[in-house]
Amino acid sequence: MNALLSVSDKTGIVDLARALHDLGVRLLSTGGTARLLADSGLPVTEVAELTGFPEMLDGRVKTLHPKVHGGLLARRDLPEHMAALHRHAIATIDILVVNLYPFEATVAKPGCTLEDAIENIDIGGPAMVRSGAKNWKDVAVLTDASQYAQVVQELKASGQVSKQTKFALSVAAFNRISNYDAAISDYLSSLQDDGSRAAFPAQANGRFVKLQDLRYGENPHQQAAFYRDLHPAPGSLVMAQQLQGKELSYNNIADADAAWECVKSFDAPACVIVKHANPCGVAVGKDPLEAYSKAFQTDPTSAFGGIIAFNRPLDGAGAQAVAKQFVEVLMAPDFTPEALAAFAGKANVRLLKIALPPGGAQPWDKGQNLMDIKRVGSGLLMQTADNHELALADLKVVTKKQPTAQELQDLLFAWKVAKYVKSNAIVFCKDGMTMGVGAGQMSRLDSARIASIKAQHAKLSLQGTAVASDAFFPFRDGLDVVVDAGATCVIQPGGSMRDAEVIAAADERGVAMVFSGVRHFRH
Ligand code: 93A
Repeated sequence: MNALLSVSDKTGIVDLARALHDLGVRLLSTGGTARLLADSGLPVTEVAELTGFPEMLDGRVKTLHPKVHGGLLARRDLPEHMAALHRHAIATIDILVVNLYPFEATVAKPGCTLEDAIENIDIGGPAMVRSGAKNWKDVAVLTDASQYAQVVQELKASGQVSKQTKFALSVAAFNRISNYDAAISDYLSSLQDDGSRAAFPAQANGRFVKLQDLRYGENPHQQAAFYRDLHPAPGSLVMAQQLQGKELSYNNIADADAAWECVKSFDAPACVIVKHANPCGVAVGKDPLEAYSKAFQTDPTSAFGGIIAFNRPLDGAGAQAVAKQFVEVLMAPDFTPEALAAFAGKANVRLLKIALPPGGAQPWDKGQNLMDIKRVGSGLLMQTADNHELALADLKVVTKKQPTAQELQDLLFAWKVAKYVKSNAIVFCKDGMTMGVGAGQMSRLDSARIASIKAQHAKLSLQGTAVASDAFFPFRDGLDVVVDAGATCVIQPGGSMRDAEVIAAADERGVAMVFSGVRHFRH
């Protein structure tokens, strides 16, 4: 048996080569890899010796030769193929170990030049991988160090690599070169005239890896599966570890993502309860228990069967409180043993642990670099994530009445929540908790009415509340509804043709209003 080893990332290669050598496999290799193996005391034949051609053009031509590709592509079951190999004195290559020039890592480095990128486009490596992977019945193609152990184990056990493993290796090999080519295409398509990279390349090669098939989609007659980005952001939902509970459903995952993204945006201990992709209770508190108790009060009816997320490890006290309600999914960066014990008897509750770095969510955990993608017909809409964070200094008071310091805090809290509520969004808040959420209506006026009706149902007083509106009030009527309900201060983007009329209405009603200057539509 012959093995050809040609790797840029040399992790584990010496051990693999030694194991192959011990099994009687002859080692063939390229320049740098061959030197490393020889230095480790292993007998190795250089590909240059095999082909009779030196490596040329700074290594650009090393393995692009019939002695290599013939040895990879010849079908062992066809006598004509084997006769051709014999005529040209070509030996079969039965095991191919290749990992490619580090193109992705090179272009990820700040200041990478076009020349650096181009030099890191591997040609001979992918060519060999394609040859071997096409001829998968006869060639085991290893493209990742994580595959070495299994192949060695099979060779030791039976002297060969099983058909099943060879097929799986071939699939992994084609996936690898497909992703590699996509990275090259993405990089080159994103280059602008000045050498900088555009956020939206001329061609978008989305790459996803299947995490699991789902029992069904949004409805039982729809089929569905869950995929993650090829390179997922740490702290995102796809990194979740399910500690217990039934399999996640399509709607569970969508709602869990909404809850997780919202709860991560808070620095203080926070709790978010989501139903049908909208927060129905959000609060901050001194600990998870207080945050949950406040969030639950917003809308106990809707919280039933909700998806609940915390941005702090969930402790026993918080978990015992949550365990009193029917919960579908519970998420936190961690669970104490007492918290786990609170759910030990509730085997159906899905517990998701998603590690956050110490110190809470970093900018990149908050979706800073993520693209927001929406399917439309045979196309995609892509946009940068809505990651705008409002600071106190950004607020512009437009009314005669100034908000108090406490009101300003409530306004900022309400604004943060409104960003995660489907438009039209109207959110009443007080003392770090939502008091009424109006979501997803076609008119802002109806969202305002619904938010105040919900507060009545929950027996919450809206007196002295702060209200956030995700987009401007087109008329004064929406403002009148929230002030009638008890709001004393309002935050909205501003920018309506009738701003003057709405500001005059706020002055007439004696409430404070601030403009954020940004809008947070969410659909
Ligand atoms: O420059 S190449 O595109 N031309 C080739 O013929 C070739 N053959 C193998 N790159 C080529 N390789 C790559 O060299 C392999 O994919 C591997 O990444 C690397 C190993 O080089 P060395 O053994 O010299 O470290």
